[in-house]
Formats: sequence, structure tokens, C-alpha cells
Amino acid sequence: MLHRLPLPRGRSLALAGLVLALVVYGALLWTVVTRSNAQAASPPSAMHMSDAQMTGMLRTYRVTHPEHREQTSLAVTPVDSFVTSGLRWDEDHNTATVVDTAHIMVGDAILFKFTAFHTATSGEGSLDPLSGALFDVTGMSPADNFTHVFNDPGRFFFYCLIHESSNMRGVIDVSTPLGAPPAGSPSRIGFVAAPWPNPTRAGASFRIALAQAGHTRIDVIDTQGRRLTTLLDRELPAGAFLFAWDGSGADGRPAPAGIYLIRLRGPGVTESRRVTVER
Ligand SMILES: [Cu+2]
Repeated sequence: MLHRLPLPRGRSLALAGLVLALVVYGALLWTVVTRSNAQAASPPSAMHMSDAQMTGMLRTYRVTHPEHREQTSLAVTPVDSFVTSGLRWDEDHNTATVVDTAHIMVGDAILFKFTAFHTATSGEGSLDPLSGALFDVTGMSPADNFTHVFNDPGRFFFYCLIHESSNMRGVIDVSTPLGAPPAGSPSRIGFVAAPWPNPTRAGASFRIALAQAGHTRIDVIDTQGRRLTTLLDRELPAGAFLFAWDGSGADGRPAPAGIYLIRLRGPGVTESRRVTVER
């Protein structure tokens, strides 16, 4: 499911170098501080740098890794947004959830909004050889906000270079529309292809069809009716759509083995399909 772009090998080496530099820098700081102040409550380390220290490191990093974003000439209306809130990239307006996931369709745009000094860097983290391949933007205020259009299906990750150790990151799940149905309403609405593979060890794909446009929500729930995650919660046009559940809950952790229901609620349709997860 991961969208992979070819990337020069030099980039991953440079990233590995950055991480090594962080660790060495942290170790040196720790030595200096513990020597000069035996009362230091919590010695800094690579994972506990001050913002000023991280900002300095970021400035150095930017010399070899200039920030970049998509050049979009068309005005695109984003369907969802992530906004910096404390040490979070927040999507669901709930700061209690650490890592949020946006669910969009191919061709949809996401707006990244800055309220304080952070970065929006594509990738799973600084050790990801594809870190920054799609976008890598340092921002401070709304003037730095930017939009990225996701043109490929899959699961995309991004994070803040400065606050990676605080797990400041987000996920964008991009699904594929299969195109408009033939003239007239489809012969069947709701699930047109049950989840497969089933049983599964990793995740499952399924297809739905809608005869009319409307708000559509797809949840994964357990047999007690508890919501594990939400795959979609937005307006959809009439048509057929392919979705995938990656087998994880809203917290990003793999769902335990068991029976789950994928529940579809859309215009004129409420249906569930069972999927068995094996671990
Ligand atoms: Cu940050």
C-alpha cells in the first residue's frame, strides 16, 4: 500500500548522518551539562533537546535539504486539514488523540496549517529513506500554510522534524474511486465486493457502490459494537469505490485477532460485512 518514490541513495545516507549527528550532539551536551551542573534535573539528550537546539540543528539540516512543496497552479479546495496544536498535527479536533488519520480519495487535497514553529515532512520519520520526498515544509504562521494533492492511492505518513521524538505526526489514507457507474443507478448498492482476503493477517479491501451522492461513513467495529477505526466520514458522489482497511485501529496499532464488522452507512444504505483477522 505504501507509495514509494525512487530516491537517490545519497539522501538516505545524509539522513542517517543527521541522526548520528543528533546523537553525538546530545551526548556532548549531556557531558558538558552534567560536568558544569551536577544538580541538573534531567540531562538533555538527543531526544530531549530544547526547541532552540533543535532549531539550530534544523537550520544546519536545511542547508543540504532545502524545503519544498508541490507547485499547484490550480486552486484546489482541500477536503481535510491538519493543524499544529501543541506538539500535535491535529486532524480530528481532539488533542487527546496523538496520531490522527485523514481519509481521502485520490485527487483530494489536504491543507497543512501552521500556528507555531514546526515542519510538515513527508515520511515515517528521519530514518525513513523517503523522508521529505513528497513535501518538506518549515512553517511558523498561517502564511506558511500549504496544500498537497494526493494523486496516488495508499497510506502516506508525515511528521515534524523538530518534534519527532514527541510523536508529532499524521497519516493520510488515500482510497481509489473506481469511476462513475454506468447510466442509470447501479444494480446493487452497498457492498459490491465483500472484504478480501478473508480471513486476513494484514488487512482487507472491499468495494461499495452508491446510487446517489451523500454523506457516507465506514467504520470498523468489533462484535461488541465498539468502534475500532473510521475509514471514511465525508460526502461521496454516486459511483463505485474501492477501499482498504489496513487491519489497524485508530491508534495505528494492529487489531487483535478476532471478528470485525466493516459497517457502511450512506445515502439509502446501511450494511455490514464480516472480516476475520488472524494474528
Ligand atoms: Cu513540531
